[in-house]
Amino acid sequence: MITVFSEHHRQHAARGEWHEGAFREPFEAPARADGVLEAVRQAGLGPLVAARRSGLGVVERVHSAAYLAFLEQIHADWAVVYPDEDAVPYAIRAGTQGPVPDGLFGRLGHYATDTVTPITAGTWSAACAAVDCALTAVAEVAEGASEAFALCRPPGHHASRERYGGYCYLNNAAIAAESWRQRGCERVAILDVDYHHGNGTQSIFYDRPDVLFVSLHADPRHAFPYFEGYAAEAGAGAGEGFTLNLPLPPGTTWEAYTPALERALDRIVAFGAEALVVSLGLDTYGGDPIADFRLTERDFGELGARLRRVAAPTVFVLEGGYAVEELGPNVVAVLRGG
Ligand code: SP5
Ligand code: ZN
Repeated sequence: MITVFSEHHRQHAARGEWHEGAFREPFEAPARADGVLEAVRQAGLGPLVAARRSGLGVVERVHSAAYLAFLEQIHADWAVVYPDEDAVPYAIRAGTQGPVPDGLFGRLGHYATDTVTPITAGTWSAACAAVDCALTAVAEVAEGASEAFALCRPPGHHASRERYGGYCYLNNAAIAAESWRQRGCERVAILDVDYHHGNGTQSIFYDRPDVLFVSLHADPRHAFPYFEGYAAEAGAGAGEGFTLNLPLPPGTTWEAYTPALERALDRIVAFGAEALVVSLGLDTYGGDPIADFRLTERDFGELGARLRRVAAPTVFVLEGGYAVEELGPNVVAVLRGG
């Protein structure tokens, strides 16, 4: 198993996060990716490959030009006024389609979906480096490796065509899937096993039949992102039937998880995926500080083993997982598979 990493992820380090009424250390922190790289290295999982710079070609197929320009520029504009703080909006656009407001807070609130996803001086560089990891992993597999792991940070699956949120700015998994399409794969499947629904990824491919989106996640009635991820969301237009949401209740254990996983894998096999992108969130772990599923390291091994039933070239893309000490071992368990 090849692991693709970048040192640039460390440029994205939020000062903190408002959580349950208090300002605290951010959950999505550089130590996450450093710990995963260390665990992969210690496990002797296979070659470590530094991400290659990829340019914005595929990224521009997934995100709008206006959104990319905003992400690249906003912190510089913000720092003129607030040099020592992370850029965070307070008023958030709902589903409306009005003009992009002028000014820092109008622009931030136009493109954001929440207030826990700060933009720092290094966010753009780190987000681009995460994309580089994903695209390098696709390139490695396209050139003959059977699978690869993209050690992406910041994560991506909550980022849609022109909105950021849930610690995500650029949708690494969607960009990986689009790269497979560009390389001539007719049918690409995305399996999202993060605890949270991958609402950004879903929205990007919602009306398309060429990229199947299948997600196992906490029921949004009880969990972030709250407003998307319901079972009734099944795609639209030509994409009808090419989104499959399998929400699970609070406290879900491996016993309750496996039937849903098998359904997800059945759908992907029936679809005839020529390539698989796994949005690999490990926040389904029992010890995760912001989630309430109860999977164990051993369960992650079993998850990894079952995934291999989709006999397609596979790229694993790191998403969430906030139990920093156990994140690396849990990732290794999935990648090893059993
Ligand atoms: C990529 C990813 O995993 N993003 C997750 C973003 C979740 N952000 C919201 C965190 C709020 C947690 N509050 C949990 C309360 C549980 N009692
Ligand atoms: Zn998550």
